[in-house]
Amino acid sequence: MTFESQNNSKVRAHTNIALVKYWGKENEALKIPTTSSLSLTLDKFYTDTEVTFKNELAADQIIFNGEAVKGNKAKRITNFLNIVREMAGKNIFAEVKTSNNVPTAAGLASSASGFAALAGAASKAIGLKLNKKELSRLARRGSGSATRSIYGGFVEWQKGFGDQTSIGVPFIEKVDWNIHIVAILVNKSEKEMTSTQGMKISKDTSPYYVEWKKLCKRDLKNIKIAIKAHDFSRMGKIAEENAMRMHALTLSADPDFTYFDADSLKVMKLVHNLRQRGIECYFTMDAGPNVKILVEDHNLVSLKQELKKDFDEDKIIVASPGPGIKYLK
Ligand code: 2P0
Repeated sequence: MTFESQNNSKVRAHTNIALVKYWGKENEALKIPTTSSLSLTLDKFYTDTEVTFKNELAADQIIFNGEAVKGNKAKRITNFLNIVREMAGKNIFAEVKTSNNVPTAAGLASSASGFAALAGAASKAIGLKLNKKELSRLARRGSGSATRSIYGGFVEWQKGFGDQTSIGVPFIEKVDWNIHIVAILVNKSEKEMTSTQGMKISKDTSPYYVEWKKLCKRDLKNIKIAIKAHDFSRMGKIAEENAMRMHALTLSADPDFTYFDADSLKVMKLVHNLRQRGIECYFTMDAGPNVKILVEDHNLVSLKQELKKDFDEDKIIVASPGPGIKYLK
């Protein structure tokens, strides 16, 4: 790590969708996961964050989509900035302006792009010069999934052995495979159970949690083989099964909860039905009701036609593999 003088930076980070999910922490404070995970960074959903450290500020000022952020959300960002200040050895507050091209807290991983962008912009603005490994490690402290959003394409978050080694590692950054993730925005409202709470309850109470950890290991190994071979059927099957097992943890937790709503189930049924009709596609779902469908390019038009029968066109967003973080300033 070296230092340079600069007080402002702006970064764009894209969100990622996990194909082998992260659902639980071994160490909550450091956000060390119980399992390694693997994701695809997407082009369509991103966060732009500008950070300026100013001597005249008496507290951090956080502006999200043009509005001041207060309460717990602001606290989470300030806590993260405290880590950055400590690393830099500087006691100076920041103005953070952030805007999202992601429906916030609707299961499209806005915290992944959000904390990846904040890690990049805040560290550069305060004068830290971090490489991508260090950035990934720092982003993890904000939100687990942000660990992976530092990189583009397929990214593995290696669980590691502690703070130093729990980082994102690019698996295939330049994706030469014509695949898409179609997001169906069934509900844009904020979720009731945050991921942080949801994974804790699942880990602490689901009787299937031990099995989950074992199967994630196997899924990760197999999905890497499938991705390398461009074996869409195998990759899709693993991703769909892994997602359903994650949701089985929520259903089997105490208290039980779910991120499914009626429209989520409708999309899942449609995907099963399309597969029977020879239109190959697979779904995955995160900590919100939106469903994402994996599809190869040659089936994209047919898939969209079918989705349009049940959903408005503006609720159907086609994303493709996207890039890692980019410094805009
Ligand atoms: C993932 N999710 O692997 C999983 C799958 C949602 C479902 O990571 O507590 O915002 O901040 O580390 O990363 C979303 O949870 O949770 C998430 P914290 P995070 O993408």
